[in-house]
Amino acid sequence: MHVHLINPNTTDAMTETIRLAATDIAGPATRVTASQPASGPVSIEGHFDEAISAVGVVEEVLRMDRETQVDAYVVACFGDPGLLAAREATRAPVIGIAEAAFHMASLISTRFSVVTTLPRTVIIAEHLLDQYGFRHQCRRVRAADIPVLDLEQDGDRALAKIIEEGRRAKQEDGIGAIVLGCGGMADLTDTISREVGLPVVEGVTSAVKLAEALVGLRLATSKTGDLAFPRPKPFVGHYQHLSHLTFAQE
Ligand code: 2AL
Repeated sequence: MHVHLINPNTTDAMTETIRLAATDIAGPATRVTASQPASGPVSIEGHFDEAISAVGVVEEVLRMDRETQVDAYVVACFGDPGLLAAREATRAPVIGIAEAAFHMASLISTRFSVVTTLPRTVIIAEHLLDQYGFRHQCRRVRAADIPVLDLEQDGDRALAKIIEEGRRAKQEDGIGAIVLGCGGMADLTDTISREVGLPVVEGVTSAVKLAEALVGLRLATSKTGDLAFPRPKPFVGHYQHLSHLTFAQE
């Protein structure tokens, strides 16, 4: 089984962090690969970054489906940018790390809190909780107040701030579990769980396990309804190359 991770931001080091964490958790029959868009923001910290990176996510799905056989994709940014568009573009299951983490957390706790990066990304996670129907199970979305790239460049300080916020969540929120709110935290799960004393659910690793489950169940993205392949049509200007597309898994 081939699971391909797409890091929607363009930072090599974070793609590698995500790939290693996914490889570590994957079953012996799973081959894990990872890539990132050729163009786009180095980190995703708001609506603007998300809008640009969503195009990169879809382009990575199109490219990978043309080049090789992929059994499932993981969109490895906590805003799940481009998730539904990516599902339209392929038959393979596509799993976002926020939705994966919310599902897993809801299976092991009745209430959880999310610890994400910058305060401005809190609203993005809150919108996703509403969209996916997990608002009731999530007590609070908290920010550790760290820029995304600090996870790569100032890792010890970033880890300390996440642990501090996780301890606050445990004391104040009445929760059973913590969800980590950034793909760049994929390697921190065990340390944070040990330091905070709660189960910690992380999206990249959760998504890999859900991908393995869906492929094992021989379930693929439904091509009936809104997730059908996009209708071929002309695109103009910068996106001319997307005109009259045919899809590899069609
Ligand atoms: C993210 C993430 O997972 N990757 C990234 O660049 N930004 N999300 C976040 N809430 O910080």
